[in-house]
Amino acid sequence: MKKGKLSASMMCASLDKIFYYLTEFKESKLEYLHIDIMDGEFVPNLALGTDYVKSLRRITDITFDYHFLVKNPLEKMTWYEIRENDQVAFHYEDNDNIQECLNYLKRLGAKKFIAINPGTDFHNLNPYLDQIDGILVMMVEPGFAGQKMVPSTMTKVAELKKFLKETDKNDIEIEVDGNITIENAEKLYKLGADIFVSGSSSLFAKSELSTSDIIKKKRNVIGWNE
Ligand code: S6P
Ligand code: MG
Repeated sequence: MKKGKLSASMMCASLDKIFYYLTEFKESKLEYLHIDIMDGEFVPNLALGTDYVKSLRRITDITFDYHFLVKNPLEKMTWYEIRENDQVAFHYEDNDNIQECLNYLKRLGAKKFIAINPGTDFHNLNPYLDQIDGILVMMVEPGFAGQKMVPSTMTKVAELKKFLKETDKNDIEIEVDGNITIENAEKLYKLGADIFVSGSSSLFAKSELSTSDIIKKKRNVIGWNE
């Protein structure tokens, strides 16, 4: 089985430790920085504005994994300096411009992901399967870090993986976001998830361990020890 990849949820990184985190991530060759963008409309919260993300871009070259939790992602994606090969997820829900969003990301050469909320059936994405690189499955209601996983989302990941295999779309990656503890990562890896967003319940949790040790521990349960 392919090794799982980690994406550090930057809305959980406290600013006073940002250089420590980035150094540890770089040394561990962490795959992605997860950049949640919230506009207070699609979800009842605000996160990671344009200037913050720009300054972050200046101090690290780790690939960005954008997650737009906004109304009108087609417009708001243009506010950020998305690079070729960055990974970008926008939501299926409340979005009248899915095809246009995909066209925009294609022009930029970014990896195209569509995100779905816990209550959204993944079959809604069937018309787009030929065009996307991945599906971001929300394991909690979107908007806030530090929540408990919605139990039905585990089964959903298993069913999605089975469906992708059966329809010969197994190259579409599954990213899981929300309460991805080490224990949940282990279960989800076995069910077929590929990318694990890591926030307050693992990478940024209070711990005796260093960040690179937490990364090692988490990688051990997502195929790095085989
Ligand atoms: C939530 C957001 C997520 C969180 C992440 C935090 O709407 O999309 O990316 O930042 O879930 O991780 P944790 O471990 O606190 O749930
Ligand atoms: Mg997210």
